[in-house]
Amino acid sequence: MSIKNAYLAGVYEGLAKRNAEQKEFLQAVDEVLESLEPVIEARPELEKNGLIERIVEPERVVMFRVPWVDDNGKVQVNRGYRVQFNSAIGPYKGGLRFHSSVNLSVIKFLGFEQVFKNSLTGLPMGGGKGGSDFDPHGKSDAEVMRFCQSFMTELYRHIGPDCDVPAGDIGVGGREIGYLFGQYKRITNSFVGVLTGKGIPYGGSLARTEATGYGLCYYTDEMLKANGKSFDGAKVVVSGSGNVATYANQKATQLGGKVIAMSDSNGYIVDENGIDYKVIKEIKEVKRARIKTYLDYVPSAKYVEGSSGIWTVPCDIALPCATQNELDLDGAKALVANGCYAVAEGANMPSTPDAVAYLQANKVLFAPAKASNAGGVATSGLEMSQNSQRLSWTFDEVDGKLQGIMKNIYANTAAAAEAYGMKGNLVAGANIAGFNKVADAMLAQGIV
Ligand code: NDP
Ligand code: 2IT
Repeated sequence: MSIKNAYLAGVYEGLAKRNAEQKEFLQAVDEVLESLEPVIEARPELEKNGLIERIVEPERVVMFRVPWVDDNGKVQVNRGYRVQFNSAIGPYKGGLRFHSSVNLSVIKFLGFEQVFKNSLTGLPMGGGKGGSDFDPHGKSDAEVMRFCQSFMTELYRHIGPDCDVPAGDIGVGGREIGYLFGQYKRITNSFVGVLTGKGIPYGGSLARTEATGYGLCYYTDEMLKANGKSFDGAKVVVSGSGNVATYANQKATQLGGKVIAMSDSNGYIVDENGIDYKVIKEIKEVKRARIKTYLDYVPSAKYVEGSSGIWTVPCDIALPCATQNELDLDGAKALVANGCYAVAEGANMPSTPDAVAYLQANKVLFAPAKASNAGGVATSGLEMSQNSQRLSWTFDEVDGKLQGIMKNIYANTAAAAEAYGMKGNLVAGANIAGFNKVADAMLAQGIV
């Protein structure tokens, strides 16, 4: 723990005692509370109203059995989760993750960060997150459908368009959202905007698929421009090859960068000529194959087994877009040694605390996930608006609003950092700006 303020340290210690095994959750809380020290000193009403004790405790946690039958007729059981963290500024909102590493700690860290991220978007959304330890890799479409139907058969009673609106995350893309939506509609006999990331024919928003990766690049572009730099001519390394990574590649390329490396959980590819995002889309979305398959399309590229080495590929800008704690101190040292000048987080909490500290100490521009990857959930908010109005906007309309939102988030996070004496520290700026709005709403609503 790095928190010095006595009130914050006391709350953290109590939380750590009650949740000793939840290391990802505690890591996320530690970072936010450390940033809030000047806020707590400036706003004594927060301690008086037990604001921090309340904000670190989810409003509700649901855990449930998800039984399903595999293609061999064997019964399988997974565990399902939905953590409804905070509804002070709007209905719970946040993705569902299907990955073998999912546990309560992972879902709570994601739900906690979602509260502040959603606040930064400026849209009326509270924070939540859910998922399962189900692993879609290697499962047939029929197995994925039966799993999703079973998952929703329990989840449906806890969610709703004005209560809690889930979306995708790792392992949950258009296919899974379709199966989940179909089952919700069948059980409740209502066609409502209860999920976002839906297909375009049944209420999805244009540009939602692209939004997280695009938004990441819009935020990064603002940060670069404010420091006299740009994507133009920059060598870019993007980890992961899923939804966020693919569209980060497309937008970084459109802005003049060259994406020379990408990865999956097995290894990474390097192509000095630039990786075409359409090839990645084909490999990952159509074939659901490994990144190594890229060599079948571009034989001159290089494949290296093991994903963590990707940070040793010399680059100007690094965009971690795979998963939590994927960029550690060794990775950060390699980036700095090779002259990297900007790191912007597409994934949630991809950088370890010592990596963040090292990058900041070495004057690398650093964009924290809560701000830089907020474009996905912001566009989910735009999908909710369209569903409520029973209208759909054009791609350019949605993309234009997304650009405006990301510009605002950059301006607000930079301004909050400066206002609290930490100019340039966007980690602190994002935590403070996201927190203040939620805290004001909680204070206004009494002790609930
Ligand atoms: P996808 O499932 O589409 O892609 C995930 C990618 O990350 C895959 O390439 C996957 O490789 C890789 N990956 C996952 N787990 C690991 C691991 N343990 N080690 C190494 N690589 C791993 O997910 P998304 O692109 O949607 O999500 C990526 C990140 O972005 C997550 O942190 C998510 O929380 C965050 N995010 C997503 C948003 C969205 O709108 N989708 C919005 C904001 C944040 P493999 O196929 O081998 O597993
Ligand atoms: O982490 C995230 O912000 C997401 N996975 C997107 C959540 C959403 O509701 O669109």
